[in-house]
Amino acid sequence: MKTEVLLARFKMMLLMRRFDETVDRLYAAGKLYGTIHLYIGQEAIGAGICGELQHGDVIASTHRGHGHNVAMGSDPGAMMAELLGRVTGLCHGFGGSMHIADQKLGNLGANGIVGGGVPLATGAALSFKIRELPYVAVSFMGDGAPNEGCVHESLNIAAIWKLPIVFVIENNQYGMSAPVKDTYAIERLSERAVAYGMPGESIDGQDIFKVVEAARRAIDRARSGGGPTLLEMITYRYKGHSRNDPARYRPAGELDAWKARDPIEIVRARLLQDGASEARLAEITAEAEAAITAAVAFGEAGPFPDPKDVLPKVYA
Ligand SMILES: Cc1ncc(C[n+]2csc(CCOP(=O)(O)OP(=O)(O)O)c2C)c(N)n1
Repeated sequence: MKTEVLLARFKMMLLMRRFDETVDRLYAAGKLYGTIHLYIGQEAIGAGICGELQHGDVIASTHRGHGHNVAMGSDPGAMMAELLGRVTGLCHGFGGSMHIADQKLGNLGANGIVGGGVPLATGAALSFKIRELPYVAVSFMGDGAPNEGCVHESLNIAAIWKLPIVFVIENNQYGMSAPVKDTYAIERLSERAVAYGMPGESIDGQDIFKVVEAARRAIDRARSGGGPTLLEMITYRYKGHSRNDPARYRPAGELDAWKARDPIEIVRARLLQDGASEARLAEITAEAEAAITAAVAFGEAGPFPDPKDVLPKVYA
């Protein structure tokens, strides 16, 4: 990756992290409604994969979707306004954290249903194939999703019809409080790819360089008519499942062991090694922080929607 591109990814990851750290504080201060699922710790995956997409490509996200939104280029102010439930939000305040979407930028949206985004992304890939468009869909899912029926059906049909899609499992080790080793009889989740007749790879999801290499292979394959790939990204969520979950189910020391391979620090170390100055990195960090401070100010300044406008926005 060229230094300029890596600097851009570094900034993207900082924006993702500062955004979610701020959301965490706003939630604790009672300023957010509903629930939140933070992406902190998983930034290399969203940044590494979405950064490889082209205009026209789409993603479908999970309930842990703020990071994917940032990585697709959404305006942090409009995102923050959405989470704060304001009309100035990306979905006019009606979506909130779990349904935030930005279709103009190819983000079909976050999803409250585990695995729910997978058929949506598969449908988008089918439409690209039928319309002979050169686009690719990326379907993000957590490690809980591959045990859902709709995910099995989507992978199967995508393989049979050679759809232009990349399935990405973000294996952050837990589905709520259930460890992956208690919910799978296989060692690596990418082994499932064999049953669908598509390539599968398990990747170090802390390391953006490994993520990008795998993403390029899978995206090129999808775009050139080779069909789908299943990528398991091995990672860790630093925070609990949602809201105020203190994650007491984690063994002592586990979080610290993962933090020792922090995805942002891996990028920072490479940039310094490549000759970027500490001053330049500090400048980028300050820019990301200022962008998130401005996002909160924009979000809090927006008016709440009128309750009479709720029903026309509801689909069933
Ligand atoms: C179909 C369905 N079943 C159960 C739930 C409740 N639920 C919400 S998140 C979650 C765990 C998801 O874990 P995982 O897919 O590993 O994603 P992570 O939260 O770890 O990113 C569950 C069981 C749901 N929202 N939808």
